Amino acid sequence: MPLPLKPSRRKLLANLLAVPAVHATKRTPNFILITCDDLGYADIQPYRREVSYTPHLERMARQGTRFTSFYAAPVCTPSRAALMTGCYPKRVGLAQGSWHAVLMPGDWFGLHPQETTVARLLKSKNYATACVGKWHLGDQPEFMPTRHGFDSYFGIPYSNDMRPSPKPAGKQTRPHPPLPLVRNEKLVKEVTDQSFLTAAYTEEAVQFIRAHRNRPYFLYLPHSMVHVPLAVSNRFLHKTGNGLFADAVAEVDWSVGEILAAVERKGEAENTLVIFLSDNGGTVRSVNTPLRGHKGSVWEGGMRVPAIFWRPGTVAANHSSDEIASNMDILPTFAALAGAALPRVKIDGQNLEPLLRGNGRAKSAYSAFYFYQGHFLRAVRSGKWKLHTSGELYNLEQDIGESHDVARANPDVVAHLQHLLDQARADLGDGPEPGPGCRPVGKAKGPLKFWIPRPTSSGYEPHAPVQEVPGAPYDRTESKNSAV
Ligand SMILES: [Ca+2]
Repeated sequence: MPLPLKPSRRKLLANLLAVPAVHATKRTPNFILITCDDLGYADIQPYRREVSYTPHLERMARQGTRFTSFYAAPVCTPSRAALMTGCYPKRVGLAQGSWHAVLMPGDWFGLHPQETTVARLLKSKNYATACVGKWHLGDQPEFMPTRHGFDSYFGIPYSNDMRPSPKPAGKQTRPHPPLPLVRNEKLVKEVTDQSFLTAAYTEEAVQFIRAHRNRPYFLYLPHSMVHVPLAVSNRFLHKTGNGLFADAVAEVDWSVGEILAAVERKGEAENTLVIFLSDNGGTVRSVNTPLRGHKGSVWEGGMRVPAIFWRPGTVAANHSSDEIASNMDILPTFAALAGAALPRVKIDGQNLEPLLRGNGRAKSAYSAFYFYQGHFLRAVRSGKWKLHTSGELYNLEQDIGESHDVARANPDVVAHLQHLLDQARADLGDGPEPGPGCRPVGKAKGPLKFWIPRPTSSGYEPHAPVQEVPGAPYDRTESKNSAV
């Protein structure tokens, strides 16, 4: 039985016990990065008042900062490449997959093993790292999250609508094969019914948060929803009365609430930066108002996404910033907050810290933000002006919907932005040929692996190697939303 302590000793012991707590508050912050797939600009309440079924995102925005000029890429793979590397997708070779607008199952392209992801950068500062959800930066072994700085992975490595191979021309559509649910580098379940996914990702994420007390951590939670085919758990089916898309949005919102609650239960709210983003603009199912266009396009509706940052006491509360920001900013911002060195190679993002403090005088570091669609340069934004390579000029401050071309009335602005476009062409290129500032895409050494083989009329057959097809299968139509 321990002896009772004298009061002086008790005080000394209390002081000693207090030391780790003091250190804990000075510890570098935890990072939680949540993305929703194909969520449109105005699909959640912080961006459209009438939405009634996203209370947790509304709370997050009320207690944090929302960005209204925050850009991603037009589709999944390039967007995630930018998010993980802090670079324009074209710079890291992932403007598109080897033969499609995004990486497809069994693609031999992926994020180059030598690129520094957010996770790898944070590993240099002893962070625990986990990826839970949709990866989509390569499904071959050398490209998986566990090879790119994540201690663990749980999720479906590509989009939830993907079959391993394109539909053979002229042949009848076959049912999709199951989706692979992967833990680390092993297949743990063949998924045909996706209704459990959002809840399963959330449970995994909450367990990770609970388990990490003594080390700072980075949790990356890229939801598979609300990309089609939509699926929700029974709790959320018909919950909103606004259809399955709204139900799926509501379940992702619930997930955000669970994450925030898990952080708060641990008393770590003030030391945890939580970020919520979409990976590209919404499809025709979404509400992108007041923006023009949808996913896949370089209109604002294709690339401007909701973005909410939350860290009570550090990130400005109930604040809105219209400064230009992008998902490329995550890596340099985390690097600054964690005291980690930036990669030695060029990156394109900016440190968002000054904007997150809510100082009205803080300005975006982007003198130019470029809109690439696959390999092709399509537009540039500088301040309030956006010039498309077609020659159309829009004043986004007065005309966020890009409906009044004002190029003829502003020749000097057009000339300046043309010059900026030329700078991007000289650096990153404009077409399938990479510019001098581009780094190589990762190419699987093979043989190529399919998580789930592709179906044929006689059952499953082994894959055939996919040939690299140069060029970009893009056009500028606004509603091209297939299989990306
Ligand atoms: Ca997407």
